[in-house]
Amino acid sequence: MPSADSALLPPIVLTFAASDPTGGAGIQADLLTLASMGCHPLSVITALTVQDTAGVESILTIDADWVADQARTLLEDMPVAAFKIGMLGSAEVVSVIAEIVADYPDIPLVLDPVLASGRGDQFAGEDTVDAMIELLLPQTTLLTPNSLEARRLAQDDDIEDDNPDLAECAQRLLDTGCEYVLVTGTHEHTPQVVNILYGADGVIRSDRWDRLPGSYHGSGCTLASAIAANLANGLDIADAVHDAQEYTWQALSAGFRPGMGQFIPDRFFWARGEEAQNA
Ligand code: PXL
Repeated sequence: MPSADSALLPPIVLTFAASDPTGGAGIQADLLTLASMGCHPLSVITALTVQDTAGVESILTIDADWVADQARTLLEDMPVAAFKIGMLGSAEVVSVIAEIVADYPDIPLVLDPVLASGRGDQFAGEDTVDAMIELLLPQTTLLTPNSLEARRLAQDDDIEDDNPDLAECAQRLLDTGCEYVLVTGTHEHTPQVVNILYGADGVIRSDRWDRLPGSYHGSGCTLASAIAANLANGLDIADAVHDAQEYTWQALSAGFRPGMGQFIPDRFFWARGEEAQNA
């Protein structure tokens, strides 16, 4: 029989992100990942995109009041165990989401600072980036920038020829008030991908993964959602981050190429038969 007993509910994760109709990235990636990891996803759409697996053609930002109404309506109805934030589209949307999450300081918040797609499409202007730094980073449990985003967010325009290394970038981001920073290393020219989790006392863990040959669409969304799912399931930060990397690596290595562009991670790799996985 269906149950309304809150002890029997799957953990509920609320994701704020933009629609990617390919199902590779964005809110669709979050929904697939959260469901695959045993959570019930709530989704607040911040923008619509027109895109295929090769690139983004256009973006329509959702009115900030509509974003706020979607979230408030859900939060008044259901208990949320974690927040995950992806592409936001405008400074106004950043600002309303910051106001909403401020009312729920005990809910862990994973922020994937989506500034551009893996293919170089730009998603965030200077005003959106500034609003994220000022309003959202101080409320963030875990920030998950790739190395390019970490450098852009940590850039200090007051320092001449500012060129901080990634550890210094992480320190500056922690100084804005977020609790942990996971810098992912896919874009660095290292033989393996090295992802490093930083906290107030420095490096908490550093994980290395064999580089996969393809170019993937939605790997960052998958990783951040998997971490949010693990936090909602009660894992501590170090285990949540490790287990989510393992899950993401497996989803990527089982990835497929449905169109002419990038590969898409298979977030339900575990549900396919041997045959599908070896094909
Ligand atoms: O992968 C980052 C990302 C997030 N959200 C949306 C996207 C993309 C990349 O293309 O389209 C909607």
